[in-house]
Amino acid sequence: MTLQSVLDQLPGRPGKGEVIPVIDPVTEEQITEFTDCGPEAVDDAVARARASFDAGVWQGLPGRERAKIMWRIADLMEEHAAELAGLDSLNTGMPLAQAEMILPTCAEFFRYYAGWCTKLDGSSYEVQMTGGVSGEYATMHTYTRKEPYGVVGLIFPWNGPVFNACAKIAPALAAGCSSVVKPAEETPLSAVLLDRLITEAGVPDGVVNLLTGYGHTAGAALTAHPDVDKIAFTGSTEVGKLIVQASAGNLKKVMLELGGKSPVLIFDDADLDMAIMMASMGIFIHSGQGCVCGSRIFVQRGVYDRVVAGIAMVADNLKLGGPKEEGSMIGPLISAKQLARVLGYIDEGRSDGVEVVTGGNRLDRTGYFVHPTVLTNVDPATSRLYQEEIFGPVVTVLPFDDEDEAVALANDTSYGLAATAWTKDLGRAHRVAKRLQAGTVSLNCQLVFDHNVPFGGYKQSGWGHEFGKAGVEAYMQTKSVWAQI
Ligand code: TXE
Repeated sequence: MTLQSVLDQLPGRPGKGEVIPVIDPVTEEQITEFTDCGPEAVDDAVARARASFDAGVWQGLPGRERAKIMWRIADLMEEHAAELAGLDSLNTGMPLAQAEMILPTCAEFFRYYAGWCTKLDGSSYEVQMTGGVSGEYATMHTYTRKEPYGVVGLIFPWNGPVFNACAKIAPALAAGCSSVVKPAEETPLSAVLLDRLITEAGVPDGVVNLLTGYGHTAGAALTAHPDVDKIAFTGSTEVGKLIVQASAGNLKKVMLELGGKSPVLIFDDADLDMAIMMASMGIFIHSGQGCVCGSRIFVQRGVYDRVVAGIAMVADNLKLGGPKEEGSMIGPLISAKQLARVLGYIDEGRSDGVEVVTGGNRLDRTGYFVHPTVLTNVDPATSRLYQEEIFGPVVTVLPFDDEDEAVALANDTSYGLAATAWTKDLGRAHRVAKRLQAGTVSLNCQLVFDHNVPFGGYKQSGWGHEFGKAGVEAYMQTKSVWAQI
């Protein structure tokens, strides 16, 4: 399959919507363009999804048949791994080796959730209800059924295009939902190929419908659509709030996986070499464009200088470059917009008196590259760059004296996606895990993931859970059935 043949498949309605360029963030040149899907295309996609759901062409299949087709999707993804990874790497600028490394994990979403197709059970209850005046009991047989919501809108961002698509499409398929899938306007390429593979695997027409376009057009129309039953969204907290408002029209259900400002606590008894390396990779990998990136590091005072110097050293030794450049470990930011946003935060910090230990600048070359940046002397009470998600390779490092202060600093944020603690004291590790206000806490490790482990945000980092059993149940509603026997 050639790149051109994928590009030729980009949907949209020529002549009816705005033309959206797809930009290579390494060369800053246009790769291709596509047409924005406006409300009419959204109506069409939702109607196709509804018709397929009502006809039962997918939800009506036995679970084992759905599972077989989902396994085939995973197999096809592996057959086309080079193209899928190549498209993501081209579109995001991430090193090809990283895109290739993550591809098996993406395909595995379909195998993991295929397993759930045959295990979506309800429960049964024996209820004895008090009867009439004579006080006799009526015995009831009561059970719950798990049923797919119906038509779901899946909206996700550009930071891991294939990963984000699989993380939502696979559980929606396992649950029996029909979906309308809207990737980010910056990164529609791999979704087009994935959509083709899903059809090739045998998913019937209308069950998965790809919609490309901007958030404020295609995304907003999908979110407000009266015939969509649920939206599953990954993206900014700001847009998450817009989605909640837009969903109010038909009170559609909403699952949100939003931003983070995740704390990393490094205690003085930690394996410092490991903590320094992992905390550095935990923010600089993928140029900080990950929702769980540990963008606020707190270090116990006795080892503070050593850790700051260590993180700065790692930052200075990471080779930035495009996918085709030898040895590149970190790619660029996704867009000129994100570049301006990240540099804007750093500049504002400079004028507030923040100390730039290293980085703080755009690389002197083509492409949206920002030098991994370490900042200290930040005022938590007033600094926007400390409080808000930057989504770039920028970390603040602050000292703390004891466990109570560390936890208080960590929790002093409106976000609650992830948190990490590095310490050899197991008692302290689990005490801190309990006190940290985050949906995921990692102890003496970072950048951890498994399909079976639920993932979701506390506070303004989200609603609901993805992955694991909770992830498929997110696409199902529970019906209670009462029968008098
Ligand atoms: O995100 P948006 P953007 C954060 C991060 C980043 C900032 C901006 O801080 O710097 O968001 O990134 C669609 N109705 N995260 O602008 O706008 C949009 O088309 C419906 C954190 O890319 O949230 C895209 O498909 N949909 C995050 C998706 O939402 C709308 C990952 C995400 O775009 C819409 C990405 C609307 N009104 C950014 N407006 C994470 N938590 O991983 C936009 N969209």
